[in-house]
Amino acid sequence: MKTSDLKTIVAVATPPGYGGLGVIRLSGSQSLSLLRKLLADGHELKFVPQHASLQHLLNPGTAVEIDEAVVTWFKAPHSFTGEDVVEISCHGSPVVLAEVVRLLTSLGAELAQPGEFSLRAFLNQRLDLTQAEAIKDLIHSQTTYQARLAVRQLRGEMARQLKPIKDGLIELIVHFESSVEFVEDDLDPLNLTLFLNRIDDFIEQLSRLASSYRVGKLIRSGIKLALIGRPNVGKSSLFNSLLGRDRAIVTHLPGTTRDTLNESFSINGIPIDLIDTAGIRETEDLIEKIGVERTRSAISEADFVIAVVESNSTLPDDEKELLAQFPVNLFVVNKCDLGAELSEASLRFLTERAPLLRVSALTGEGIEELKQFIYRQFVAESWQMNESAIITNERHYQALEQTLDSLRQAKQDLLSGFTEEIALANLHQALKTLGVITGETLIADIINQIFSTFCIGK
Ligand SMILES: Nc1nc2c(ncn2[C@@H]2O[C@H](COP(=O)(O)OP(=O)(O)OP(=O)(O)O)[C@@H](O)[C@H]2O)c(=O)[nH]1
Ligand SMILES: [Mg+2]
Repeated sequence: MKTSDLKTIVAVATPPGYGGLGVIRLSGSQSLSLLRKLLADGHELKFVPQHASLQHLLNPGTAVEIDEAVVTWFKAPHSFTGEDVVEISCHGSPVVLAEVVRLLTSLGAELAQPGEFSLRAFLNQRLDLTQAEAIKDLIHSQTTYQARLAVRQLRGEMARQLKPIKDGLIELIVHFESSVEFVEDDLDPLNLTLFLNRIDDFIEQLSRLASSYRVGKLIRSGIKLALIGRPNVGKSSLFNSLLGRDRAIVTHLPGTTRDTLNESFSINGIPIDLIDTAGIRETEDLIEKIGVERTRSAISEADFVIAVVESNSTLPDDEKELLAQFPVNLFVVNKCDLGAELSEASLRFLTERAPLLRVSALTGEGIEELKQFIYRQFVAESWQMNESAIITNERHYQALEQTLDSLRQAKQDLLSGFTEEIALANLHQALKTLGVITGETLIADIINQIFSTFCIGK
């Protein structure tokens, strides 16, 4: 579907609020003529595509000047949407922007729906669906690593990865269809082996891509990491040290932290939601009791639990009892600057349960090693290098899994001697679900639903 019959749309493309600049975007065949109506003698002005010019925007009814703006005309199809696009860079005043949009709509433009500019770009084949999604991801990225992956996807990385598989699948289907057509009996064994090998090949490649979602999901949504332990062991100090700033209150008094405290930081681009908790102990203090309850619920929600202990000579029994209650992923022995070492028995108790690292939240010793340890727990060595093949989008992952299901089914059909038509139907299904990722084989309703999650003006 082309969009040339659609109405010209308008929206403010910059965030709400005051700013140096505020950009209004028009897209559609009327874009330039609408702009002309806001300029004195606008119909006579010459506009050169892709060239910015300084203009005075006027209210056409009253001839009162609204703003001085830089306008750029992008002539179809050489624009973001593939339609005629006009960008008006006003001063970043919400009043001015609202007035310009109001005038443009009164002259016939339609207010854009969320994501409508990107939708038009998709419909005009300026972008595939993964690229449109990448724009949203790029805008919403919270770490530079997320942004880097989004930019790769924006450049069409996903379609590039899938293309050889898709082409291979089409080739296989064509080959298969001709074999089925000309052979009355079953497939000859030679062809059967060839088909099975090809299907295995696709399964292998797509599985590798799908399995990267484990990492991709982390890159997208991050890791929830809780610091727990007895009062005064240095949880808040470690919290501050990991964040690189003094966020939590630290004192020599046990029971300083009363409530859980969340802050974000990142390790090698993976977002971490770090939770400092109230030290766990039996207490009659009401506030502290509630704090300890919150610690327990933070533990149950965390992806990774770090139990902090002090490098005293022995762990007290009640502390051991307490630590044994929780699903600890890593023990961190803090205050190693003090020189004391845990006793053999205490160390054994800990290392039997989880790995152990030594740090000093005070001097920073061991903190970098701690970060890299956490990173390695979630990001396998094999993924650390090959960032071009990381799936970060749940929709892509689901489509890959469905494609894999159909391929496995097709293989099963062939092995169990079902009629070739059934296997062929599954191969067709695999091709279709693969096309869902880039949007080639998606129905309009779902496409609209995806774009409606974008923001207005994008
Ligand atoms: N020498 C030394 N002292 C530390 C270190 N980490 C923390 N401390 C001290 O230990 C005391 C307790 O630190 P906090 O970070 O408040 O301990 P906490 O575990 O958060 O304590 P609660 O909030 O009471 O549960 C403070 O006096 C810190 O300065 C360390 O690595 N070395
Ligand atoms: Mg604390």
